Amino acid sequence: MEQLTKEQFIKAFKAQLHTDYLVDNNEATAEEHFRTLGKLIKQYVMSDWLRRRDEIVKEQKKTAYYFSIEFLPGKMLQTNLLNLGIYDLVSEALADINVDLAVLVEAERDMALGNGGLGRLASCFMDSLPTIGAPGFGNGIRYKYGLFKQRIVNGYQVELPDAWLPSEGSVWETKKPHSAVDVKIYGSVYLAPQEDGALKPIYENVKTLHAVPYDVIQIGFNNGVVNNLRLWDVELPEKYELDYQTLADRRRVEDITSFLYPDDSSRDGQAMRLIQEYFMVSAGLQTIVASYAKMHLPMAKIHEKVAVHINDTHPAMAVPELMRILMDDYGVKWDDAWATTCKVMSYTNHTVLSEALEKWDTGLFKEIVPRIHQIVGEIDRKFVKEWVGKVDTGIIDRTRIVQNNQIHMANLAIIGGHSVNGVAKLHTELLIEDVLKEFYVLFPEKFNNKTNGIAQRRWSQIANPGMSTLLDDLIGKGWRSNIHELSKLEEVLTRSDVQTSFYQVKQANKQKLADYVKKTLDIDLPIDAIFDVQVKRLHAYKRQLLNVMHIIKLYQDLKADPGLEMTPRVFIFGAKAAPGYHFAKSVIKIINELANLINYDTSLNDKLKVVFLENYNVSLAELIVPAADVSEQISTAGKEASGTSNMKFMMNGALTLATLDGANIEIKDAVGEDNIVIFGMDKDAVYAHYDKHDYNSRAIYDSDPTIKRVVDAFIDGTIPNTHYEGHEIWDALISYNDEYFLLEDFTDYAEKQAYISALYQDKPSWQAKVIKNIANSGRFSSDDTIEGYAKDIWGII
Ligand code: Z16
Repeated sequence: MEQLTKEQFIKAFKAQLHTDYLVDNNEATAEEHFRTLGKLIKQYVMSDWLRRRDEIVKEQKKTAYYFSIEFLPGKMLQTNLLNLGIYDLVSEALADINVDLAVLVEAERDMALGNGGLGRLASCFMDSLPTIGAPGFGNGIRYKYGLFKQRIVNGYQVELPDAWLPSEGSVWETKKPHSAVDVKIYGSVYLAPQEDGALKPIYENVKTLHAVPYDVIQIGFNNGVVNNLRLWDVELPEKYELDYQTLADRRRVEDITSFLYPDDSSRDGQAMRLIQEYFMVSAGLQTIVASYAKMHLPMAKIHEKVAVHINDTHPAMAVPELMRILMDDYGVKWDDAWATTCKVMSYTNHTVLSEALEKWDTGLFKEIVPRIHQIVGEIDRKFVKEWVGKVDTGIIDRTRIVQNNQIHMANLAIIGGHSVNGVAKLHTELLIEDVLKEFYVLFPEKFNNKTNGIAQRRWSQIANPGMSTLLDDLIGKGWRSNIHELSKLEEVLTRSDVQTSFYQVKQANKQKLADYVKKTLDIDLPIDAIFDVQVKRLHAYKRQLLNVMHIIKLYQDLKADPGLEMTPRVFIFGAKAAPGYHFAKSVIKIINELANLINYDTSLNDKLKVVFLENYNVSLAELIVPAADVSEQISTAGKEASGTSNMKFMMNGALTLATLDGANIEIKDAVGEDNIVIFGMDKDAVYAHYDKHDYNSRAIYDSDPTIKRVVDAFIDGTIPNTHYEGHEIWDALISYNDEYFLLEDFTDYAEKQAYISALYQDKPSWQAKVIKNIANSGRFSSDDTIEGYAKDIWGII
């Protein structure tokens, strides 16, 4: 790539604006400026992109394909500028011609083709793969509507469509019509015996879809590597237009890529979702096998050049689809196809919640993907045959793919691959000991752990420029390319000038967030208060309600004694609820009404504030995370597979208040137990309740007056306008025995919160802990995580 000068850039920028929009620089809108800059960036990396592609083809490098139904990149302008090493140059050049880069950054739409942690992790990996120079590409769906936009109306969540895609398309993508492939669904298949004894599938009445790829550039950090995220869109195939005669027929096809399903942890088997999954898997794999075929190597050895990763169960049809392509399109025999398929495929499990492990009704499956249904039946039959007599039949009954007319996608991904990984140490242990223990009996060698990580450049350099400048001054700039150099902070963490500097950066970030809150909600936040943050999807197991119970307690304490000495607190929430998740929506309503009650009660003297920020997304996270003093990671132990916001907060100098769950445990190991605040039951204590069936929330409620007072606040009229929701919550906690053990953990939680309040008064201690956290956050870099995948699972580096 050529070295760019400011003058060249300005000239190119003005010329491009003129060509595309026929405007001069000073008349252009922010949107036009943004698109022009995006286009220039794409042109700037084009030679690297093409070179990279040729290199991989010429050198026949083994390549990994990360199949994921979700990607959640957020905005990409700043990351791209930073990774290209032209951030300052462009920012200064634009300033010279009176254009503010910050305004352009605002103009970019958030690309939210994901629900939460899983999609965001996929995007962190898309940043890290080119950064470590690994040939790894994404494969997903180009949804026209991303995750819904959340508005709060009268305290309730309202969902609006997220029309993120401009009519001209995203600036970061390139449409590749010549790489389109056909995907067949519905119809029926029978196997016609051939002269040589082989069986040839004959399709009847199928619907053919045209899959068109859009390639999104993924730029490595400072290394000239550009990879590719391939997102598939559906179009009507001209050749088969007679199959789609009515407008309704056409619309049904267009609907396939029209929106992302908004549930993060449960699925109720909609046909359209199954079609989305097959569409993406089939289009991706057809292309991959076709490019392998161009190498003229034996088809039965495709695993030597190709790795396919199944991110959660959603792309698990990759296993039978690769079998289909190898056998039906390339004439490979079953045994050879199976052997290579198992070596190509690997699977990450992201949850222990059984409702999130997909199961498809066999009837629906057979109707939509008849050939895949046949192949899955055969894989299942052969699996049973292989293990009969070797292990207990109960094990086979519970690990086979087809059970009670349902197809178990996790079982398919495990049986049809060579690797199964969890996303944090505890999570992988739970898979082995509990959730997947019978698979561990059959295939112990497949199991491994890959603790999640985060794209540290986005979550430090981009989201927190104030802290970044401070770090440059204290430890030099080396940390910007080698995040492990953050550990140099260990030497200065007790220096009072250093502590003051970190404090000042934090206060400035809090002010920025307070300004946003003032502008959007017209609430004044005192920045000398502790900013206590819980941002993540709304789910019962994540226990936003435990946080709420503690706020109620503080409110009651203050009402009882207005003179009470208390470190002021601002509780900040951000959370989307799945549209059909009734309980979660009730919690949102409760938080908003509680916020109204507290924020306008002058008798509390600004000691307590509660804000619910609507439409939590990646961009908002970039504003919130650097402003947090306390990071709430309070899931019931054993339930949160990993969590990743916990890592982002730590890197930005928040103290973690946590249960021993997911990656919280590894954060504790990294910083030491004095530098994190742990409370509540651990996983063994939780499991002991499961085993003994001895949990009794009503007994706790009856015997603990504080808890009783807090829980009763949901139904005694304390919180206005929540008659219905309050009873729903009270019932969940008491009548239905508090599935997530909030009552048992409450007392310890409240005590640790009190400890945090006291600690915050002791600035030197607090700041030393803050700096200790930043110093040890390097180990949660997704560059390192992906290196583990690339070496141990995919064998590509
Ligand atoms: C998701 O975001 C996660 C799991 C899952 O099965 C489905 C979705 Cl959409 C999350 C986990 O809940 C979280 O603990 C983890 O950190 C994240 O995936 C990335 O692994």
